[in-house]
Amino acid sequence: MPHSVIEGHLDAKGLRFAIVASRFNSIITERLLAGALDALRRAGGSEQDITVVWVPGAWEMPVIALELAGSKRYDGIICLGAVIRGDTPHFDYVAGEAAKGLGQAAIQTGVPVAFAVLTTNTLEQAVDRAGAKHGNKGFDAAMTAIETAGLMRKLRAMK
Ligand code: INI
Repeated sequence: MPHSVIEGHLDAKGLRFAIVASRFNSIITERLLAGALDALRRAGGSEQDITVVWVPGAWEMPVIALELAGSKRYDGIICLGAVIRGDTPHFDYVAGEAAKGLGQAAIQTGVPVAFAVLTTNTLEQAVDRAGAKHGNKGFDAAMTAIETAGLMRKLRAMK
């Protein structure tokens, strides 16, 4: 007998997503949002299944993502932010808490949370990842959210 394979597909039809985007460094996050919406639409997602939630900064993301994930209204949460290193250790606290908190939101609720909070040393590095040299990490995060949310549905349907 062949081994069994379980995997998600890049099909967003019927899946509901919340996108959490930060206003801080909006010159970057608006590009990440455009990429994420492009991915969801191209994968067959419909407008009524997409909700965009704006937060002030990456620091505020975990508590909002946790609330959305716990609401049972979404199959996946896509988080878009940009933390750019300055001259003080502030960067490390904001980036570290965002990463840790978003991971916890996923684990505590069982709802996939895609992480596209850029952490870069310079604005140029962020631009490169928001639709320039290194692609668009918002697009990539939405694709992973679609795959993981679909996989989760499949696993739950097997119970
Ligand atoms: N928030 C970001 O999303 N990116 C940053 O680069 C950043 N820096 O550098 O300070 C940032 N700070 C704001 C933070 O997320 C909170 O909104 C603020 O501390 C108020 O709670």
